[in-house]
Amino acid sequence: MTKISVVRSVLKANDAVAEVNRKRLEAAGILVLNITSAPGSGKTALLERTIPALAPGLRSAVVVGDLQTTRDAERLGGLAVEVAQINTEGGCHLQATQVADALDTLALKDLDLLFIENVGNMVCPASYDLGEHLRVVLLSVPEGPDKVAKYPTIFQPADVILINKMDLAGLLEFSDEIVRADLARINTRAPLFKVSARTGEGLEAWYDWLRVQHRARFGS
Ligand SMILES: Nc1nc2c(ncn2[C@@H]2O[C@H](COP(=O)(O)OP(=O)(O)OP(=O)(O)O)[C@@H](O)[C@H]2O)c(=O)[nH]1
Ligand SMILES: [Mg+2]
Repeated sequence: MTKISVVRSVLKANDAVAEVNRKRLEAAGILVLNITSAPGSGKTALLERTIPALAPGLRSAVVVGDLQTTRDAERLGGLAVEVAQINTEGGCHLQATQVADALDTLALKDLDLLFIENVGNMVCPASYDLGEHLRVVLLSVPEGPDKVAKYPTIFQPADVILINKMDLAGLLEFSDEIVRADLARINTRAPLFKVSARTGEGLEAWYDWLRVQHRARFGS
């Protein structure tokens, strides 16, 4: 019983900071997306394509969470307006206070979009609101089509779902039928885009979705 109440109060404290982050970013006209997936699904690869494709109309920054290294931040450094790296020192998810600290280092007035690349993990990030407007969840072809049913907590709150590495679908005999059937049970709200961050296949629909989301909140 004590343990449960401790967990609840940690989440409550996190949610309060997340709300402050959201208000701050909203006041600056910045749309915030929290990107989650298993390690290696292609979060950074997707951003490497997306950020230049949306510029200069939409100017992006990235907050990237990693257990140890700065490698993703280095990959994105030349592409985004700004990149802030958070090392979680072993933590399996970002939390709102870490994002708040990262926001202090960014020139918010120069931005339209903030992508938060969460730590690669299919479980922990689900419970932690970071102050985002929208949650993006990636599933990649090599992981197999059963992941929605096995990790529902990450897919349930998703506002958009991308199946990445579609260039490998033939080789791995991947079909999205199981993914769609499992999503029909837990999340019928989120659009599903089939993409390849390697070849660029399917990414125009994702870019259009991002433009529409930004316009819907902040106008043109
Ligand atoms: N074939 C193929 N490979 C891809 C695609 N997207 C990413 N990759 C490769 O998959 C590997 C992992 O991609 P990352 O972008 O680092 O994945 P990530 O989700 O950011 O990984 P973590 O930050 O460690 O969780 C890299 O070798 C990428 O080149 C894709 O669409 N097709
Ligand atoms: Mg990455």
